[in-house]
Amino acid sequence: MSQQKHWDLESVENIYHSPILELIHRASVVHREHHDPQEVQVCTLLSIKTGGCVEDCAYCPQAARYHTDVDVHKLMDPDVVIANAKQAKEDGSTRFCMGAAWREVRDNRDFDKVLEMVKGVNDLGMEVCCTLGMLTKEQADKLKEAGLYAYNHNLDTSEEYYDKVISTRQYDDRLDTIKNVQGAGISACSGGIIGMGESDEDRIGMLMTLANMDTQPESVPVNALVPVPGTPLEDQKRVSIWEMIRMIATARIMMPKTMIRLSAGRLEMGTEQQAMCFMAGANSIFAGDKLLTTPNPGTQSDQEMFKVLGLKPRKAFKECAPAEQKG
Ligand code: SAM
Ligand code: DTB
Ligand code: SF4
Repeated sequence: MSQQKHWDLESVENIYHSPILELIHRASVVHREHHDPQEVQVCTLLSIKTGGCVEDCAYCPQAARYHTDVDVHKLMDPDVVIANAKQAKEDGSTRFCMGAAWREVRDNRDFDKVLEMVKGVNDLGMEVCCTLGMLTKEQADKLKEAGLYAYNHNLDTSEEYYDKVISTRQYDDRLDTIKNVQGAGISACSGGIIGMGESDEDRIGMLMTLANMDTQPESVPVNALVPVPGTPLEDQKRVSIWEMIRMIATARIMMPKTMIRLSAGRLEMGTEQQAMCFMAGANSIFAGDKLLTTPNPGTQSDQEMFKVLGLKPRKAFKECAPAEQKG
């Protein structure tokens, strides 16, 4: 990616603040140059270890220190996880993402189980993704060897706003893990959340950090905060659809080849609102009636949406002949 553009603040501000219909149009043009606009990647998420996390992420229902309704659960059995992945594949998903409420990966029997899950899901012919917290280089290498395709590790917000949301780790810790992931040859998935009280400058700052990485993330999830009772952000007002669209469109223009994932927050959006997000360059969603712990539109409602909008689920990268991949 040596010819990748370096983004400066003024150009990004101009894009982000441009009139919304202009912004959507520009993003849509970029989107069509690099992707098939009818294709949407469908990923299924599974929480393989739920709750009881030592971190203090203010948005997260899984942090042990907040009193939320989450059912705490130890690491699932690999056979059960692999059976879940099989079902997801039958429902049309090509990517399976396993999430654990860990601060970081430890070199213990749980990690061995995760490696077994990665191998099992990879053997199903799905793209396997994990989100397990911080990783060392050696752990990233082991995951790669087991067949991991992608690793999700979100920046969540700008460097400046980070300590308003999380105090138990630093922004640089997140950047280091992303480097370890990319260094092991695993594709990086990294994005953030809007609606946590951050400013437009913070949203722009996060997008600049992502887009100016030596290698841009292969996928960028854009989450709308799901305010969960018991968390410090429980009373945050939900973001408007226009803010979601602005974020997606700016990300699309800055990272033309990246998969932009319309992530948490879809339950509150109808088909029309989601259609605007796809116009603005989103080309991936999380499917299934649950994200990690919060509800999400179910498979049937997404299948109906795909039908109405004429969209089709994207094949797994590994099923595609090289000529099928654009750009
Ligand atoms: N523990 C690992 C970590 O923090 O990297 C992996 C799981 S963590 C739950 C994955 C991501 O989910 C977070 O980085 C955050 O972006 C997103 N997330 C968590 N709670 C959320 C909420 N209430 N609303 C929107 N996104 C949320
Ligand atoms: C991401 O950016 N969003 C997903 C996935 N990566 C792991 C998680 C959203 C979680 C929303 C809150 C919950 O369901 O617990
Ligand atoms: Fe733990 Fe991840 Fe939730 Fe933070 S976002 S509290 S690290 S599970």
